[in-house]
Amino acid sequence: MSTVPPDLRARVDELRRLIHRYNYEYYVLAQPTVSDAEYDALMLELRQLEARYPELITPDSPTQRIGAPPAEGFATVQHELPMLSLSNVFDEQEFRAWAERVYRLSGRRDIEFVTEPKLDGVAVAILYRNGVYTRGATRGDGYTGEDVTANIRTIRMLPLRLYPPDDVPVPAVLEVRGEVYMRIKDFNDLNRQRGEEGLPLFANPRNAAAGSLRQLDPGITASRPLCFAAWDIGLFDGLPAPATHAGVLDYLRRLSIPVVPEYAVYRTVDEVLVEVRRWLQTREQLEYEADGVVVKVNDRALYDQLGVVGREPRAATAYKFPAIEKTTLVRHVEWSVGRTGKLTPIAILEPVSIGGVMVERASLHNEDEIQRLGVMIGDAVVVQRRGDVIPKVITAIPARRDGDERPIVPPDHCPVCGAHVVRLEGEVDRYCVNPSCPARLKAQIQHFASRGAMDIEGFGEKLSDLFVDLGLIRSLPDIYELDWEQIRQLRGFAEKRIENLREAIERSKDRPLERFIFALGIRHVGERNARLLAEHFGSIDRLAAASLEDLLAIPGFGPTVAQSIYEFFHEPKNVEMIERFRRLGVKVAETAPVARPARGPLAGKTVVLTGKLTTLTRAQAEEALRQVGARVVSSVSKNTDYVFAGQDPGSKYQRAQQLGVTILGEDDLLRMLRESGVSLAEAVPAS
Ligand code: I6G
Repeated sequence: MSTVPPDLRARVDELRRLIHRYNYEYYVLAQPTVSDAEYDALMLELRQLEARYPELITPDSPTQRIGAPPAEGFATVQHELPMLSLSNVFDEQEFRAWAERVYRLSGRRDIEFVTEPKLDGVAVAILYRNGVYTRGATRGDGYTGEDVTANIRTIRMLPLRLYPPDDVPVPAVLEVRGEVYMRIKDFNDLNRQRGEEGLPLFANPRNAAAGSLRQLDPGITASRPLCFAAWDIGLFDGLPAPATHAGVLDYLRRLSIPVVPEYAVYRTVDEVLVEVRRWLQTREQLEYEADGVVVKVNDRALYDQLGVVGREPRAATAYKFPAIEKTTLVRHVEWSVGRTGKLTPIAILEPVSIGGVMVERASLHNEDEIQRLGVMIGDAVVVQRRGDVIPKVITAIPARRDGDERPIVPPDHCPVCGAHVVRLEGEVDRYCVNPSCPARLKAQIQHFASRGAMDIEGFGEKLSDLFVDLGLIRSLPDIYELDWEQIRQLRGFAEKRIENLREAIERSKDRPLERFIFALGIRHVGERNARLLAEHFGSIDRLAAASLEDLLAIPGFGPTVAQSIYEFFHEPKNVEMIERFRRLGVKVAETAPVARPARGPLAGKTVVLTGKLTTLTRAQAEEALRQVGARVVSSVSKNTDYVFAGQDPGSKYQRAQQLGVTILGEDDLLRMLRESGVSLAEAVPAS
């Protein structure tokens, strides 16, 4: 065993401190004080010392950012303190109403607010134990996230060890919450590079950040230009935390942790609104994408006292920006074929930068929308982009026509396979009639493999297109019977990639039933309906054997949904397909009963909301009800247990009266939620 000379140990410490400082200056402040060559020389010296004395290597050394081996999948992390979300307001009136509620519930008007830009990225929680970075996790559903420790370690602006100034104490456990995001310029550079390499492009900086963070190989994450900005603390054990939110951000900054830019404290609602308007005016010049301004109560004791509704703290809200709009020209229109065979018109545009992101395609939705807009090929149009939503054409500008414009003619034949296209009576969309249309199959595979469905890592658009074009996949179950020998002969399929793909496909066989049902791509069965079907039937066999009446008995299922599911399971090709999935080892039944909260007055109840609620928004009420095991449905039937009526209830109230369904008020709702264990703060009027 080698003993390290004390002076070398001290030199290693010094090198790490220096590298930490230069990193902060370079990545956070963008004000480097040393040249790249000087920085590289320090890194080299540290690497050499660590190579000579491996016992000096610690996980927080700057040499250890990259190098963790690829993972099999992400472990899950339970957040000790839930990672909540933010409520939204969309205009000044809604913001004033939010602030009024804060004033009313607190009984105070001397309240300070903190504003910050709402960075559009991925929310994460980063844990430091005794000043050393130990874990990074995504927000996930707020209670359980994914362990992305090795990936977050690669973000260079994040210190792996804290070097606090003497007067800044650090708690034994410090959890920093914030956003992993990508600057617009870095996003555009990354996409340019991917385009040159023939790789699919990311739709926006948020997707690029999320896709980069969710890489099983941290080496790939390390090659992506990710940034981090803290917006809060979570766990803070062993020391009193700062008393104000601005104090928290100042504190983190003093630890060299990057925090949200330009946070500011204001004393009145009017002052906050001036700041929001300023952000609105400058948002297009920002170097990062922001989808709003976050406003928080500064006093942390009051913040906590105001409590939580559903999953949203009352003392914070996000003032969302409206979508950005730009004018450009429609060059032509493509019809894309989706997994159900539906044709969607896509306007191919003269490229235009919207909020820094190049937009070249925008959805026109369907023929009725084309009619409504009156848009023609060659027209100037206004295009709108909001965060991660696909850009859309919102108006045509006929005044700018010069006579060369041409009408958009919907195709009679599928642009991909040439089969006939039909528009059914009463439907707005056209469909390709060929069930084996390659475009349909490609879209079905992408859906099947997507994250919310079977989540097959690495099986994206490019791969499904390639495998269909090569005839390796002719129907969905072929995914589980790929000819790996043939794939091995293809360019770009090294042994490691094949191994990863095979493992990802194998892992997907064991997804929960609701994901499998969703993955099948049945019309009108999105994630919510798939979950209801899995809970109700527990196995594909029971679902496939369900009559129309059985399906209609599921709260919220109407005739269109029920008919679509019934037809799907009575199509012999689908029956055969499911049989093949089963033979290939895909899980088609729940092995354990689906967990449902068993206790509380709302568990298992079917409820309807009507009228305006005064203490929570409709979305908050629905979320809270779901949390306690209630089913929220949109129409009243004899199967409804309770109708909760707010102010000015609509026709659902009368229907409940006619059917003799129990009608309760908002106070009852709050009381029952409390009795079910939802933490509604004292500030909410008790019944
Ligand atoms: O300050 C914040 C910025 C962004 C947030 C936040 C956020 O989510 C994307 N979420 C929460 C729950 C809080 N502050 C408290």
